[in-house]
Amino acid sequence: MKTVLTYGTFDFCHFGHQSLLWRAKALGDRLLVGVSTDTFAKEKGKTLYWDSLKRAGKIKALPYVDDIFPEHSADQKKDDIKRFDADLLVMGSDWKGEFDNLGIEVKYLPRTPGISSTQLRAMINV
Ligand code: C2G
Repeated sequence: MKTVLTYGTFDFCHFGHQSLLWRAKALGDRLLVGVSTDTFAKEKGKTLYWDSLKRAGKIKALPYVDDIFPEHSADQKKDDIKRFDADLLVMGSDWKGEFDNLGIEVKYLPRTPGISSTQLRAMINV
């Protein structure tokens, strides 16, 4: 069974996120998603609209996501790869090159243009 890993904040769980996730799932048999905790998201400089409970719940509810786990730090990927016996790491192309030395195959999929959590927050003035 081919296990695919990916990570994100997934605020609003918009169609750019969903497109990345279902393309990631299509590359394997099991998709496990690390959802950034509120603390880690803030460390990444994110202004959150949804808290981690809501973000994790939305991701978990997607039919092509097999399970989720908390992402507490950018440095946990190597441990996660071992823990889940992962075969492939998938990230959007905005992360190209960032994860090439983790000892796992990495695919950077084209980022969906025209949508971002930042834009959505601006549209609803939050
Ligand atoms: N994404 C995308 N298209 C968009 C927006 C996001 O393909 N229009 C992808 C990103 O490239 C990323 C995933 O969706 O692979 C999640 O995006 P974010 O929630 O912005 O994730 P980020 O805050 O970049 O966190 O350790 C890795 C980080 O936790 C990734």
